[in-house]
Amino acid sequence: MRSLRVGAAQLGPITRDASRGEVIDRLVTLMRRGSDAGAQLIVFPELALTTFFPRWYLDDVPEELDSYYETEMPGPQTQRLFDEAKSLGVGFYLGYAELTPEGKRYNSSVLVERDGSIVGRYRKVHLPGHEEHEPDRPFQHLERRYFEEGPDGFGVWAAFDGVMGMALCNDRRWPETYRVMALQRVEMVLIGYNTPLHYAPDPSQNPLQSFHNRLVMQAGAYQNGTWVVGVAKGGLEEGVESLAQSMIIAPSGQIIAEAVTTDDELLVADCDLDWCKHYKETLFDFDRYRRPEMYELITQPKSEQ
Ligand code: ING
Repeated sequence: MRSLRVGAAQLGPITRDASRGEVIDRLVTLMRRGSDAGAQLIVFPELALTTFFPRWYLDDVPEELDSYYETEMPGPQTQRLFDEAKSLGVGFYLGYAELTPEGKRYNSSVLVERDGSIVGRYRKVHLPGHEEHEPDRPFQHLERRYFEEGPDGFGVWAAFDGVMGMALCNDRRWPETYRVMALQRVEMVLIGYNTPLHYAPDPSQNPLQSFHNRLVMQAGAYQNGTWVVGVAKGGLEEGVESLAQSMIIAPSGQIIAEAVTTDDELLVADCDLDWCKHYKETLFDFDRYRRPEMYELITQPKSEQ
């Protein structure tokens, strides 16, 4: 049995003025606790190094906006996290804001193996929110202003004795996210998220945030015979209440661990990667049952629909 012990490392709020050092101290604390519990892989949230800065219109403070991005991974401040992981012999997934040497800005994540090597990098495909300042909103959601849409698609990586996939936040709401990785035989999808409870375009969804969070990740897991690890940065962050409810979901769609606080919290679970076969080799045997010739509309360019 290929059992992978996973530590879902949920973060509570990160303040606007928090230093990288303060945040990385929290990440190291969670990583050490996970290691003490025997975890081989620690999963952190989306944009785990800073406050969720897309909640503000920052054109008047360009230097503050720039300060939220990493130009290197690992860089001078994050190297400590990589060193700690290597010394503990644990791997990790980390969400962060990426500024490339070419000046491209992405909402990204990296997957780091237990030897400290970066085995994969992902750039968020589905960017929610809006591009321009909308002052009437109680807070902004300017991911579409501060990041470009990821150009690399959804990959998978052989690591941790399995097939690992990565996604970020809004990606988890789109069934295509999981299916594209499942067509590459993914066995565990790692998803960090920052999800405000208030959804300005349709506040009627506010009371459903918790239900929708479970719904999309449980469905993604079950319909693709994969583990899903969803990890929040939650709680009341700079005046915005965000969903916590980090969870570890089995290929059956069952939630086997769920956070009970909106603070820094560690969930640990043993994930049998061979459990995936129970679904991939029966109900969701893609080779036998899928009908891609019936699904062509799904991949048609928007202009042709
Ligand atoms: N956040 C949110 C998400 O998709 C959102 C955007 C907020 C959608 C509230 C719906 C309701 O979880 C990110 N960062 O994608």
